[in-house]
Amino acid sequence: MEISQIRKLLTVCVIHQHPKVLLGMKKRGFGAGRWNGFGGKVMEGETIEVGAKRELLEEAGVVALDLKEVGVLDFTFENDPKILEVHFFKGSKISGEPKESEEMKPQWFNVDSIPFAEMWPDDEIWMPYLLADKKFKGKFLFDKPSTPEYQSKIIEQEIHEVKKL
Ligand code: 6U4
Repeated sequence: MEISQIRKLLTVCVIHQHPKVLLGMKKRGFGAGRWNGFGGKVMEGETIEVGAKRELLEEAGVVALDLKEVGVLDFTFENDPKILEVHFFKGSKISGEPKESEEMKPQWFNVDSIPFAEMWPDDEIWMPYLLADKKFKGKFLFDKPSTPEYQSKIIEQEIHEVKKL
């Protein structure tokens, strides 16, 4: 029997106002206990960009005014047929002040002190592309999902710059 691969569409949004980036501490659910961009599952009937904007508003309380898609990465885990197709967005202009939600606690970081040790291990790899306005595509295979106590290990990785997504 063929093992079907289930693709799930997700988003991650990073606000970059040089030299600062806005990240959020995930308080619950997948990736809890780690800093990340804001995002989540794309809902049926919405575009990926609309989903990214909605999650940023729900999780950080701000409206993105100039969101641009900058990357797409496929994430898989050993012994799990699910593929997480994560679309990365970058914005610089927002309206409103970031505020804590049930899901995320927002905080500005200097680009020189991004807390990579408390993030998903791939973040250190794609963040330089995002900060430099380079578009990227790639895939990562992890051992298992990150939790507050356990940081996933990268088993395989591939990332490259693209002109167009
Ligand atoms: P709900 O249904 O809201 O409880 P939850 O299980 O918390 O969902 P959700 O929707 O917040 O998950 O989505 C997970 C978030 O984590 C998305 O923004 C994508 C992001 N994410 C997943 N793997 C990641 C990875 N390897 N690196 C990264 N972000 C990742 O930077």
